Amino acid sequence: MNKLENQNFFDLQFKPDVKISGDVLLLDTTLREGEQTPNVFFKLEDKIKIAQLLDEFGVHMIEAGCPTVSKGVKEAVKAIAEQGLKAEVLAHVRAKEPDIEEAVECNVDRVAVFIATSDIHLEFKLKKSREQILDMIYNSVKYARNHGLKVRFTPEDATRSDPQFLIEACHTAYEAGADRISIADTVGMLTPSGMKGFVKFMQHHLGNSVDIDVHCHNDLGLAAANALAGLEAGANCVHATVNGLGERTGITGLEEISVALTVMYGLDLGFKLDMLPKIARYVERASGVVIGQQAVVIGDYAFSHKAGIHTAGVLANPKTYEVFSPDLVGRGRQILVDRYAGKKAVEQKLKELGIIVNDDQLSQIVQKIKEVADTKRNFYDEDIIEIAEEVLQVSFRGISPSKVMGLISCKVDSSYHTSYIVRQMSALPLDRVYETSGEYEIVAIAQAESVPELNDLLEKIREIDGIAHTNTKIILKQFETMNSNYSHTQLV
Ligand code: HCA
Ligand code: CU
Repeated sequence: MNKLENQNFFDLQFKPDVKISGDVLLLDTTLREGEQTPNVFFKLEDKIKIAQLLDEFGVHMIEAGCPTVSKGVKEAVKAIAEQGLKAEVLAHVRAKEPDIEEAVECNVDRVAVFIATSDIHLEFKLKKSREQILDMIYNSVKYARNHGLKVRFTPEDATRSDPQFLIEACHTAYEAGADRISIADTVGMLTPSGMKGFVKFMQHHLGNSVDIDVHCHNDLGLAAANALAGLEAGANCVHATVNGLGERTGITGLEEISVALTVMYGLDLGFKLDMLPKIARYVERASGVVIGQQAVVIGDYAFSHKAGIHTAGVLANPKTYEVFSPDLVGRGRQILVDRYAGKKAVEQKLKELGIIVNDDQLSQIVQKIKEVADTKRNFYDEDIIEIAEEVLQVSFRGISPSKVMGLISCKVDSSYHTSYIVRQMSALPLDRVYETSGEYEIVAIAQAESVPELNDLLEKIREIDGIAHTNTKIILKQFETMNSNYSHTQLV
């Protein structure tokens, strides 16, 4: 049974009645949109590595950058285009011929030509008429097609554009040779139902021959929901960035969208989901944007369970409090212990720490944990060990002997009686001497002030007639057990 079949989470709940086509494509724009995150600068080596990781993960398209931004960005776009990746590599360009010229020089597969179509952008930013915009779209798309490039057209700020003009702009791009249109929710203003209506409207006016991308900004935390709604309505490509990077609050995260498509919609898009933590951590380091502890899929807390009721449920069946299993994304779950913990969680924790208790001891430990954890925020494994030691009256942490202790195993020559040798050893300053079964017939415990002194003692043992061979282990740490009823050495 493969991992996906094993999930079956909706057995317990409901199945979404809306399907998303299994042909859906995932475009990653960490290197373009993601580098537009405040304070983010990816080095060339990092960009290449990120592109390689994304390719291995299985994204279908990689938007590698906007070559006109700088020489360094152009160099990176070219280097990525020349990696021989499975994914289609794109350059993001303004609707200007010189921009496309630069993309051509980078050997990319496709250009994403963008220009704003909303009146507010036309008036205040571009200072151009609608006619001028349509000309720019037609000329730039045509130019790219004439240079052998595939073209996606992005009406920037599409969701705030006059619908009539938006359709006109998209038609113009289509006529000039664009085969994809990206619905850019540039300021993150849509809701999921708004996005659905938007996609349907576009399809109604543009027909089925144009493929639709959804590019959703997260200004109101709706980027992933809007993206899914767009796909449900028939868009067939979704834009994402690792860790949801991007301008302001970023866009749809690669981790959330890839897992949602798999788990919620039951699609097997061939993504290596267990690479997500590695990719996320790599981008975290390279970008300097720290992953939040509660970030979905990749945050530290994503699979941690705390309250007693939750942990008892999870220990009985993880599906009680997990929408998908952490091993789907190469992670493990954590059962936390603090004042919220119940017996099941504490028992599990103790087991993990190698401490086995009976029911009565467990109850006492749980009670003590609640008392101690009521007084402080951070409650560590060390605290649990300390409480268990107190309840069980043992030491789990071990103490380094104040003297040098040795465990000396002796092999006896077959022509000698073992007890004859033991009697001679008893005359030496050893702590204990045992006759044993197995490879060595005698084991002695010795202690000395120093290693040379222990060595002298060993020499004396070896001088005894009939000792064929010795094997000595230095004791590093000594532990008490529940049955320790004597102490053969003084521990300080
Ligand atoms: C931007 C442009 C863009 C383009 C999206 C796309 C947007 O604001 O820098 O090409 O699909 O959000 O409008 O990222
Ligand atoms: Cu954007």
